[in-house]
Amino acid sequence: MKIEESIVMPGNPSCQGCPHVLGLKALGLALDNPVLVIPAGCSTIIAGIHPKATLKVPVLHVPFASAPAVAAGISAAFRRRGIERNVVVWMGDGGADIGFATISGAAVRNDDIIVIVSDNEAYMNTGIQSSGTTFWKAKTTTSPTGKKEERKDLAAIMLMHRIPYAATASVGYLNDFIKKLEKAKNIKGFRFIQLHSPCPPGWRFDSSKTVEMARMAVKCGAWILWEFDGKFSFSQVSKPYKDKNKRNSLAEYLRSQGRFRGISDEEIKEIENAVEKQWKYLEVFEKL
Ligand SMILES: Cc1ncc(C[n+]2csc(CCOP(=O)(O)OP(=O)(O)O)c2C)c(N)n1
Ligand code: SF4
Ligand SMILES: [Mg+2]
Repeated sequence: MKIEESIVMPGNPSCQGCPHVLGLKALGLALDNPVLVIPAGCSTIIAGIHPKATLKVPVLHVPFASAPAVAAGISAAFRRRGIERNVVVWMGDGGADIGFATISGAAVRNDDIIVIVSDNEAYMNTGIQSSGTTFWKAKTTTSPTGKKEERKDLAAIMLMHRIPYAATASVGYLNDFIKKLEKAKNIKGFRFIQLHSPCPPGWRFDSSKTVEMARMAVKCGAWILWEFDGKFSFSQVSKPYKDKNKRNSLAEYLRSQGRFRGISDEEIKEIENAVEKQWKYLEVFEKL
């Protein structure tokens, strides 16, 4: 991609290898002139404020709990004026925890917006606190001995709102993400994508390996790519890994990240079982 084609300007304050920047660049390729609504998080800092804003599209910075409600209002105002424009909430997984009430409300009302959760599996901007989507047993500043709680499946929860479009995506497979956005933009109503976004400082891996880490997650079955557009299907890249014998080593994925330092073989086995269960219940959606 040429620099002038990207909605993200160079010189922005993200860390090296930041997954949000990859996701935002892909979003800019898929959607024409979107309006972004961004609640607090690393993306707020990356987007910046005038006169040092770094995104070449209009951005509204809003409090956590309001993002989908604000976006729905903007979308309604555009509709009233006959303007065709994608209104997109771009939020983190922490924002999706704290602001869940308005995400759920907008989904129930089928508000005409796209919500993208760029999920780096923790509240990174405030110092790596554990979120609902933090991976099982990951060490964060609020789970220093490894996360003990369950991991919530946000995209499946959104799917169960019976919205017209829901999907998962990964910064390791940006073509797949772009295709999903291109499909989503032509659907009316509430559309949801959870984008898996490995974060080098938060997960403790080298900043040159963001894409590699995202692909490892998919290839070991830990992150499952799927889409619902009226019918549930596993995405092409993830399909082979339905068969657990075809999956790459989960241990290798975990052990290449500092947040799983010291993890035992038994703990890896437990995670393997949790991952397998995740596949099994998604297969139920596939059969519906
Ligand atoms: C209501 C409210 N609570 C807490 C905060 C502090 N805060 C700012 S960013 C952030 C974490 C955001 O995490 P996430 O949404 O996952 O985005 P990331 O930084 O990981 O990209 C928190 C808790 C806030 N701004 N507003
Ligand atoms: S902490 Fe992670 S998500 Fe936040 S700016 Fe750095 S790389 Fe990006
Ligand atoms: Mg986060």
